[in-house]
Amino acid sequence: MERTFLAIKPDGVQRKLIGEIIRRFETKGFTLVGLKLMNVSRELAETHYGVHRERPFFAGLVDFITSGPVVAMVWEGEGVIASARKIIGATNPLNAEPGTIRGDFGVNVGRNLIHGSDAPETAQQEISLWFKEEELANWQPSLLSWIH
Ligand code: FUP
Repeated sequence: MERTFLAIKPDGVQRKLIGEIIRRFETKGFTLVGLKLMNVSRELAETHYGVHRERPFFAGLVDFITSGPVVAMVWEGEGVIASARKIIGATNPLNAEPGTIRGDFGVNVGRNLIHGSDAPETAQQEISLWFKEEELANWQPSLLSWIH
């Protein structure tokens, strides 16, 4: 079954949007298999955003993501990687559609509330960067799965 890595960034935590954000993935029908509130080291932030190392916003991005606790999550379900990206919305919240997380709650590209893996390869890399295998729960909400 497909898995993706999602992280509620420090702005989402500080604005008390953890429940609201998790609710959107739960009610869509995806299954939470990993969840932790954590402070992010500079090393982890720099590895996670390594693809942006040469970009002008990189230093500010690392400062921001290490500025306060983050909610790191792994979600499972058919098509969850692409679907979560749709639920999250465009990178710049001003361009994100109403109904998406960024479209509903954000205005600033540097404060866009949540990260979501963009492809199967990055999802796999990010899950193993942020979580140990034993931190992930292997379970199936089998009795209710027909509802979705
Ligand atoms: P996304 O996949 O939508 O999270 O966006 P990117 O991987 O392109 O960018 C990662 C993060 O870099 C964004 F969440 C916010 C930050 N960023 C900026 O601050 N300025 C930019 O112009 C682009 C991205």
